[in-house]
Amino acid sequence: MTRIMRFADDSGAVRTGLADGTGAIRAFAGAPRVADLLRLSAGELRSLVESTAESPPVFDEKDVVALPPLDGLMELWAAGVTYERSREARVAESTEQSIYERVYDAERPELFFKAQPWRVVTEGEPIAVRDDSELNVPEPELGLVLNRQGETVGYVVTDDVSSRSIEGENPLYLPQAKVYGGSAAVSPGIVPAWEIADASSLAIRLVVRRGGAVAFEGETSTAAFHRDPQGLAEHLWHAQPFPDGAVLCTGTGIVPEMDFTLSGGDTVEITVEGVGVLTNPVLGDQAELDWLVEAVDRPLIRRDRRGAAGS
Ligand code: DO4
Ligand code: MG
Repeated sequence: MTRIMRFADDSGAVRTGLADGTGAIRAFAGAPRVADLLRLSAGELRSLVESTAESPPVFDEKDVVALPPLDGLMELWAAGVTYERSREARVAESTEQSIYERVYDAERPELFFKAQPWRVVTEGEPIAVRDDSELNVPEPELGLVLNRQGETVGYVVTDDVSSRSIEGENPLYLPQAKVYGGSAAVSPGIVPAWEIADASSLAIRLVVRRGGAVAFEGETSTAAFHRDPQGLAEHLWHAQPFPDGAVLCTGTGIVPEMDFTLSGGDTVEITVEGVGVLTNPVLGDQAELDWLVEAVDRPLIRRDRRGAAGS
């Protein structure tokens, strides 16, 4: 499987390249950022990927530090209540049930800002639950990688980690339930859209491990999606331009019952068929992700933060 990677080499220089699944990474000529790749049209990006695939490999995946595939002016956004299970779960948790019922069928979808690129974590890095939240969940979601024109040019695995108790207490608390240190995880490789024959029936699987046992597992499929994914992107682009594109989490179809909460020490594994796997240990306090500030200028410190939490 071909993936567009963003990574740091041994010197700490941040690069982009093409991984082919064998470990080999081919570098894009001219050292573009992901943001530069998303300034291209879908056709131009495809030509660049195909010509780069013919070049000799330059890096090996085991020698580099894979980084989240967002940079520049990209933004991470999310849609909500796009699966029936999500609607049911919000109605169960909220003091304001009818707003979730209404948005499920409304023409205008629920869209919310999730993170700037530097706040996003990737494979093996910790996510977190808020230390002031009682009920927390991972939200496994297919992520659309959208170019400047709003075209879907790739797919990623995303986790919209959320506090159910904070949003449930009052929907106006949504930004606090959704946006905090360690709440946004995106898989490291972008799978080009033309490599996924049919994104409308991909299996999505969630496993939460605790102390060596499975604490929760669930499965859904994008076939249960209640909206047109590209329609979500159109709503987002209607409101404002995105010069470097964006990643849009398309909503969760897996929500545990309310007797389950994600906790520090757990490990979350999300698989989206054909797109990849995203594995993150969980911290019990968002402040433990403050090292992301330091990682802005020193990406290699991310290597030491991997595998530092969870079971
Ligand atoms: O307002 C609720 C957010 C819902 C959400 O994030 C989802 O359905 O994935
Ligand atoms: Mg969500």
